Amino acid sequence: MPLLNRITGPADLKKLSAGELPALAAEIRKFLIRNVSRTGGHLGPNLGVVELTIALHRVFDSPRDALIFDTGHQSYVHKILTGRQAGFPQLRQRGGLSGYPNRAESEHDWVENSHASTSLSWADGMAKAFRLRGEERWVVAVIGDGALTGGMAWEALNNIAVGEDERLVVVVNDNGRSYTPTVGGLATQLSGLGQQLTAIRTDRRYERALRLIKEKVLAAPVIGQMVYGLMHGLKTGVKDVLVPRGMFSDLGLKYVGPIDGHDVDAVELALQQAKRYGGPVLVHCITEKGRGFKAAEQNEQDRFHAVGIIDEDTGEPLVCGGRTWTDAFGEEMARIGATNDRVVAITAAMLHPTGLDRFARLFPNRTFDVGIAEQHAVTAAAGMASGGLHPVVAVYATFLNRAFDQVLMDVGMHKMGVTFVLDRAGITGPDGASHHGIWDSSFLGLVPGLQLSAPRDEQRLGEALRLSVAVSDAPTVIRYSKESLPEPIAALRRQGDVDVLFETAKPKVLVIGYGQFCGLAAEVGQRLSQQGIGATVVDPVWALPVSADLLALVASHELVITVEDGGIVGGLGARVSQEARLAGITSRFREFGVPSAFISHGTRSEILDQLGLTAQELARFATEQVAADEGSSPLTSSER
Ligand SMILES: Cc1ncc(C[n+]2csc(CCOP(=O)(O)OP(=O)(O)O)c2C)c(N)n1
Repeated sequence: MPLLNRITGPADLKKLSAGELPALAAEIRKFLIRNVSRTGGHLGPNLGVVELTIALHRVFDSPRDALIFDTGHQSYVHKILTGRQAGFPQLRQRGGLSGYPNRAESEHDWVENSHASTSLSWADGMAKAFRLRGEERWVVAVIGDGALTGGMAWEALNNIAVGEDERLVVVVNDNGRSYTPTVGGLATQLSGLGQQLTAIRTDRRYERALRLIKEKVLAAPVIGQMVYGLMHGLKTGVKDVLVPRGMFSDLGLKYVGPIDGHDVDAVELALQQAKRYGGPVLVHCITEKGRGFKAAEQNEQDRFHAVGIIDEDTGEPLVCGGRTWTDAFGEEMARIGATNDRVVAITAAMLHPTGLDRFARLFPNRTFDVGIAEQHAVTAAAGMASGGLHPVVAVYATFLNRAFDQVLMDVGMHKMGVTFVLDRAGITGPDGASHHGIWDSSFLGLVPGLQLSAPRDEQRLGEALRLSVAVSDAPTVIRYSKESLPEPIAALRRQGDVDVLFETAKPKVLVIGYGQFCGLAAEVGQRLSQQGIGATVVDPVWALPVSADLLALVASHELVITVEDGGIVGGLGARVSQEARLAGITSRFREFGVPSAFISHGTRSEILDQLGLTAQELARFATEQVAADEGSSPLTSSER
């Protein structure tokens, strides 16, 4: 019987002998490859933490001890070991297992925030709480070298270092990569330590001595394991002589490592050692992203950080989507880069996912990967703008949340010409609540002078980007969806700044569409006209600031419907409604978009249906409103 079938929780794992663990690790890898290749998900990171997670669950007592996974994308092995194997065929699907830790799923999950670099602050807080309440519980945070480039992680380390009696273990899962290799001084330091581990490991005298010690000592009855533990301490001591403990010790943190993160035995011993110490300790494990799946190991771009549906043997993608907004942006950036050498690109550890890789290949000196450091990215962009460049900061919409203050104060208040390109704006789908890009329009609306466009097709994206890089005295923002590019949507005509997409005679209803939803807005107009209701459908082209031309259109319609792929609280529609009210316009408004809620995973279309963001629902609403006004119901049975 496979070992994995016997694991229904950490207690079963503890019953296995050390000799059985490599076989278990191999089974887990097979399980991961088989399942994740069918659902898509974070395959590479999980293949890298198999032994590490086994060791964590054998040394600590989850859920009494809290295991916190930074970002949480590498928590699949933890899920497998905590009784959730059966859920993997539905991973990231509606009602199925979340792709991140999830408190509703298991008592073993504590933190489900999948924005990086928060784990150490969570852990510091929890360890303080347990200490103050007199509870003897451990908190263990697992953080990647990528997440360790985020500022929050360093703010936390600064505090953890002086939390002498906190039962806190920080495990650095160092695979040398975020998506691409991790950048910066920290990465250089870590890789120095890692290389020394390799050097020590490959020193045959050291290996021989270690094997001898292991064989002899473990053979001794009863006390063998204990003595081996001590010897391991010695081994670490030897390494500490050879390896400068560097920056962590300089901070005042106890450092254990570097440890081979694929040697369960070694990781267990290091964790036990950390536990014995009693105060905060950092355990540095060297791992390999994508380990055990050749296609992942050989994938230079991201070691299969996140995959779609792939062939489980070859790793080849089995589902190919159409051309995306990301593709179109990447190509336009490269064209702009060739004619304007003041344009530079900034990414926060997401060069390929944001489409900046093409620009980076052509203009490596003008491309800056700052690590998972959105706040720094934004203020550094302000600095570059003030030095005469025009930075384009490409980031997923949800991650700009991190840098609101920097957008407001450093870019906005200083009137810096910086362009923000927000990919994955709107409902994204399988990554769940934290990954929908539904907050940006609301908070960006607070920044005085900021100009925002949600282009409706590729042509409009290109135009918006070219206009944006020419703005030198204000932040500009372009937001677009994760979806494939829609077919081009031609304007019937232009009214001032506004594109009219559809119109009938005697219009009562104005439908304002933004970005990905312009097509849907046009369909609403058609449905209304089929019901005999006059309608106009427009794309404001630039959503912020709200143009006088748009307000004039609002004033000439009785009912205004806005539809956006973003939050409706303080969103783009709400802004038009407010400006109209302030201008004394009395047209009635209804904003459609994403309500203020944390929306869990599912496909995008499932979520849009659930939110009523369909042409049918919008048309039904408008028809009912008009019918109520006229005191009769023109609804046909098919509309009901
Ligand atoms: C604030 C924030 N920015 C960007 C991301 C996107 N992201 C998810 S995982 C990841 C790389 C993480 O690297 P690391 O912590 O080393 O973990 P690994 O995947 O290598 O195991 C990035 C950039 C994020 N989750 N949060």
